[in-house]
Formats: sequence, C-alpha cells, structure tokens
Amino acid sequence: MTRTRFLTVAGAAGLAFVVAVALLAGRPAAQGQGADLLSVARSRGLSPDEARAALETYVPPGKYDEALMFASGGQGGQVLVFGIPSMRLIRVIGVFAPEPWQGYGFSNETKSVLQGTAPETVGPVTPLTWGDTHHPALSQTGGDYDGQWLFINDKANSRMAVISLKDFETKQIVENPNSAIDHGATVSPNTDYVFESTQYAVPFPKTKYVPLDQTDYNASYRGVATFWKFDRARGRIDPARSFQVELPPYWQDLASFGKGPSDGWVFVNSFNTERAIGGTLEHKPPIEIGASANDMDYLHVINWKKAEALVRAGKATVVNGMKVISLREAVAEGVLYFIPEPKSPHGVDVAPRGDYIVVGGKLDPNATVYSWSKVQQLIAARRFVGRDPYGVPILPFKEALAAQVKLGLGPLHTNFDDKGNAYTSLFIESAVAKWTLGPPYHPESEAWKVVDKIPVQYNIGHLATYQGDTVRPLGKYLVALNKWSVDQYRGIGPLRPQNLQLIDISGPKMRMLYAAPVGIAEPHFAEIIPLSKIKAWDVYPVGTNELTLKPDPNAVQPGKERIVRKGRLVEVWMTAMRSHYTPDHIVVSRGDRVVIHITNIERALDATHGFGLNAYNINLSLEPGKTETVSFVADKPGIYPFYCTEFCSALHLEMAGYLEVKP
Ligand code: K7E
Ligand code: CUA
Repeated sequence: MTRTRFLTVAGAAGLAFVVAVALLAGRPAAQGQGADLLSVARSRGLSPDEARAALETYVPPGKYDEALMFASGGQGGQVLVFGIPSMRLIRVIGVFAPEPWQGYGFSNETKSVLQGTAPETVGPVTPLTWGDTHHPALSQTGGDYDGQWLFINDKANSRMAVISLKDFETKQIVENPNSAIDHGATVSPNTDYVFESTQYAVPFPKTKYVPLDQTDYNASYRGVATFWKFDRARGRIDPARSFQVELPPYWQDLASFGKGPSDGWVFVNSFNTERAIGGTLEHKPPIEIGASANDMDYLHVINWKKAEALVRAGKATVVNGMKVISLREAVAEGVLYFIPEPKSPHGVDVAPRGDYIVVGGKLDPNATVYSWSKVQQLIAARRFVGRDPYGVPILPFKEALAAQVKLGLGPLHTNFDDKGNAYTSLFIESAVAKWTLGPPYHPESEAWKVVDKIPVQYNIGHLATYQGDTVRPLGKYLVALNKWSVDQYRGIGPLRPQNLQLIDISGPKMRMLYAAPVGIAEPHFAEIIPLSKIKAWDVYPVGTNELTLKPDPNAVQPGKERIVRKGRLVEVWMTAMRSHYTPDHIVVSRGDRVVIHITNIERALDATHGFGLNAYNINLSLEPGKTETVSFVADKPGIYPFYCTEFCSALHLEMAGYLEVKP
C-alpha cells in the first residue's frame, strides 16, 4: 500500500482518523505529536482501520496484556500462552514432550510426569516423546474459570495432563487404559471430572487382539466416555475414583458439559456411525467415503450423575483397572441417549445458561441447536423413534430442535459473548459467523439470525471468545485459530505457520485487529481468561519440590552442601546462585550411580539458573527457590564440564563446574 492509497481510500474516514489520533496524542491535529502519528501511519501504508487496530493491540514495555489465552500446541505436545490483546507468545508449557528450555523431561521429577511413574523409579528415557494436544480446559467453579488448574489432552495416546497455574508446570499425566486415540476433552462446571472421549474405536479391552474386519469391529470394538476424577486438594487426577461409560464403535468427537439446567449431563458428538473401517484396495471405499454416507450421526447425551451413582452402587466392571459402566447397563439405566445430528458433526458447545446445545456439522451449512428443555421432556416421556444396533434409544430429531441456523460452509466450533450472541467458525468458507441465540437471550423476533460475518485467513478451526465457553462470557475479543496461512507470511519455506487472528467483537460489527503466526505447532482449541484471575507464584519458596509444590526433603541450605558416597552411589546436595554452583567439582568412578539434588537459593524475580551437563543429555531449569533432582549412571569415563544455561549475571560464563569420571 502506498501513501496515495491511504489518502484516497481513507477519504472522510481518514479525517476522523487524524482527529482520533490527535486526540489520543492529546495534541491539536495540525501539529506536534498527532501529526507525527499520522505520518507514521502513512509512511507504513496503514489504512485508518489498520492504524486504529495497531493502537488497540499495542502493549508497551512495562504494561501488561489484560488476559491470557491458553492454546493447545498441537503436535508439539505443549500448551502455548498468549497475551491478549497483543497476541504475543508469552510462555510455552511443556506437557507431553520433553522441553529443554524448561528442563522438562530431564529431571527425575519431570521425567516421572512424562512417564507416569514415581520420581524414584524413572527410567533413563521417555518412551513417548511427543503428544498431540487439542483441548485445553481451565478449571471451573460454578461454571466459571477459577484460574487454578489447566487440563489438556493428548489425542495421539489418549492421555490427560494436569498443569498447576501456580507455576505453569505439568504435574501429572494419566494414560487411558481403554482408549487409543481420544479427541474431546473438557471439565465439568465444578471440576469434579475431567472428561475425555475416544475418537477411533479399538478392541475393548484394547489389550485384546481382535481382527479388523467388519463383523468383529461391530461386535468387539468400542469407544469410551472417560470421567477422570479430579481431586482438588491433592491437585491430581485420581484414577481409582474415575470411571468410564462404554460406547458403540462410532467415532466420538468433541464434548461439552451441561450447566445450569443441564448440569449432570455431557454431550458428545460422533461421526462414522456408518462404522466404516476402510479396507483393501479392491473391495472397500476409503474410510472418508464410508464414514460420510449417512445424513445423520448421533449426538450422545450422557447422564454422568446417574453413571456416577451406578459406579457408587457397585454396578461397574473393572476393565484394565478402570471402572466401566457397560453399554448394556448404560442403556438399561437411562445413562445414554442419542439424538440424530447432521452431517459429520464436529463441535458441540453448550450456551452460557445451559439451555441450548449447538452442533456444527462439517458437511452441513447449519448450526443445529437443540433445546435442553425439549430433550429433557422427550427423555422423560420416553419418546424414542428407534434404537441403534446396540439398543441405545434415539430421540426424534425435529422434536429436540430449537432451531437450525444457516451460517455458511463448514461450521465447526461455537463460542459466546455477553450479549446473547454465538460465534461459529466456518472452516470451508474461511469466516466467522455471528448469530443470535433465541429466548431468553433475544426475543423470538430477533432470534436465530446471522447478524455479521468476517473473513479470516484461512480455514478456521476453533475460535475462542473471552471466557466464551463459561456461564459468564465477557465478549470483547475473539481469536480465530486458523489452519492455513497460505500467502500471509513470506520467505519461510513450504511449512507454513498456523495463523491466529484477533477480532474485536465489542460492537455490532466484528473488526479484524491483528494476526499472529504460530511457528511451533498447530493450535486447536484455546481458552481466554482475565489476567487478574491468575494467582501464579513469582518465585518458589526456597527448597520447593516442583511436583508437590511443598518443601523438598532434599533441599539444601547454603553451607550444608555435601557429597556422600555409599558403595556405587554418589549423592550430591548442591546449591546454585549467582554465579556459582556449590560444589563445582564432583569426582566419581565409572559405573557409579550419580544423584544430584540442586536448590536454587535465589530470591530475586527471574533469577533462573540452568544446569547443562556435557554428554549425558541433562539440562535442568532451576527457577528461584526450586529444588530438582537428576540421576544418571556415569558410564563414560572422562572429564565433563557442566554449566549454567541461563545468562544470569555478569559472571554467568563462570557459573560452571566439572564432573570427573575416573576410568
Ligand atoms: Cu476442531 Cu481437535 Cu477441537 Cu482441531 S479440533 S480444529
Ligand atoms: Cu546462572 Cu548463568
């Protein structure tokens, strides 16, 4: 864009812009700072709207973003934390993959998280070194984010992680014993349970081999709805108090908990109710064709409070250590119902008051909205139009509907604002549709209408509004999490970043504000929470164990550092502070088992030290106050320097030492 374009396109709006900029600068338009701002905008080829967006998103040094967005880090297996509205990537949290900056996956504590074992029993390597994070879920109290915990699933291996928002570090990973690949993940309104739904069905139990042919698939493959019990006091998922509901081998997808009137229920999409399994080149259509044959799939409506009561009453069977309500039991006891949903659905999102359930069908132009009160009445009246091959009762589609709202091509996911509007991503159309919910959000005359649309670059997956999946959405901003960036970033080679776009939704028309490439991995869902709700620690109390967040028994006070030898075990209690390790010389013999406990005794904000040991694949991050333990067998004789990997001080390069391994 050129100066000429700015002047011609801007026109009258340009004049308003001059005045606006001048007012912002507190000077008359004709002179001084205001005129300078205008010439900056001109020289950068910014239109008035673009310049305004720049002013609205810029967060100067020393000031803070007003909110944090927790986004999944996709194939990178992490969580990405962005500032809103600046869209700056502020923090990465290692979750399912080793993350060297945080020393995640190198200390005994973090290895044990990755491996799901106790810190004392960690092996030398991590068996799984990646994950595919999809759905971050902030802990909730009364249906609103409480800023205490974050959960996220690993789609690739059906795992669920617990992250503390005291220190933004991963505390626990549990692996689902009865699911191979999951997809949906979300929390109940008071965080009693973290939910996970299977995606691709496998034999049930999955430890059993069952041939992949259609008859066996139908008979013996299953999905599961998993309710991981979260113990807030311990800050851990408790597998012993968790349970599952066995589901037919349809491919379950996203999930949303009911709230308010629908509290106690969870809604799960499915596709491939055709049970297509692909197959040989000669005989079968590919999965893609087979799985899209039907016009309708089934929204799973699950009464989790009832399932929980059945588990308490001893009605569950233990399968691979997990309590499971069988499909037969779930049907007999009224735990599971189906409602037809069009067509190859993806997202399911419950409206803020818990009264509507919105489903996006990838191959259908409508948002399909179910009325919870109607669904409840149909269940109470046992108004079933039939049963699926597994006996699950099917409710009548039309009678469960509140509305179908024609949005555009490829509706996926929906979030909400504070004015009774819904925002749905349109994958194929590369747009966001804003539309009105029905009563009590809007009167019938204004209900179920598309009121605005904005294009995005390109192919949007999820979107996230400010607290947009809670009982208290705040409106204001929407982030479009786009899959393709195509031509948006140049000169970077064929692998293009995903493209996040910040949109102002405070007025009647949506306004594009900013685009942020993510050159790390593919974010899927994200949740946005006001910064004021996060009460993270600035430093650890000295000697804190990072897993328990309590005093570490191996923390050491300055002056008490020591090396103790017992047979082939050499144990070191070390301190780190600017700019030295104590001790900085460790002598062992080849084959000795070396255990080093390091306490960073600093109290200063951000006085983090690293511990990088040559040739042994060891790298720790020791934030102020933290105590960490690392152990290894000194199997290579020689001299191995270790050094601080964080430029912590003027004498940072001097913060080093030697490990001497005698032959
Ligand atoms: Cu639509 Cu995994 Cu939620 Cu990706 S999922 S976009
Ligand atoms: Cu400590 Cu560099």
